[in-house]
Amino acid sequence: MKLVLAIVQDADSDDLIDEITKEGYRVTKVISTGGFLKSGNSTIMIGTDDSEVDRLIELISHNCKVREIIKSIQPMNMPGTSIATLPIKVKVGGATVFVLDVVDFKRF
Ligand code: 2BA
Repeated sequence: MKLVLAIVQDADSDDLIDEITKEGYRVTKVISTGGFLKSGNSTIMIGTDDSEVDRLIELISHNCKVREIIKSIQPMNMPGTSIATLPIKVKVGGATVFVLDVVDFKRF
């Protein structure tokens, strides 16, 4: 058994969960925060048979888009200069996916 952890953008999470559950998988969504942008994303957890992992990755890649986000960064403040923020473009997604081996699984 595997645990698929997919970190996706909030904008993609509902459609992705609909697609995944339509195919009979069980899903848990955890609200998460990316360390770089410090903004919200969603971590989708799916426990499934090894043989289903490829199909899940297919569903994730079809439902998660790459987007460009503008992030404001604060350049180093030099004495005698005013502080202004600099906008930078950051490409986010489609998804960051981890596939973990599950040692044991129980549902009561
Ligand atoms: P964030 O950490 O907020 O990163 C958002 C996007 O910023 C990343 O998109 C990447 O394009 C860029 N980025 C991240 N760290 C960077 C850095 N040190 N320098 C320049 N650009 C940087 P994605 O790669 O698509 O990642 C989206 C989210 O997936 C991340 O949000 C984070 O929450 C998660 N993630 C990505 N790689 C991870 C990893 N190795 N372990 C755990 N979480 C990860």
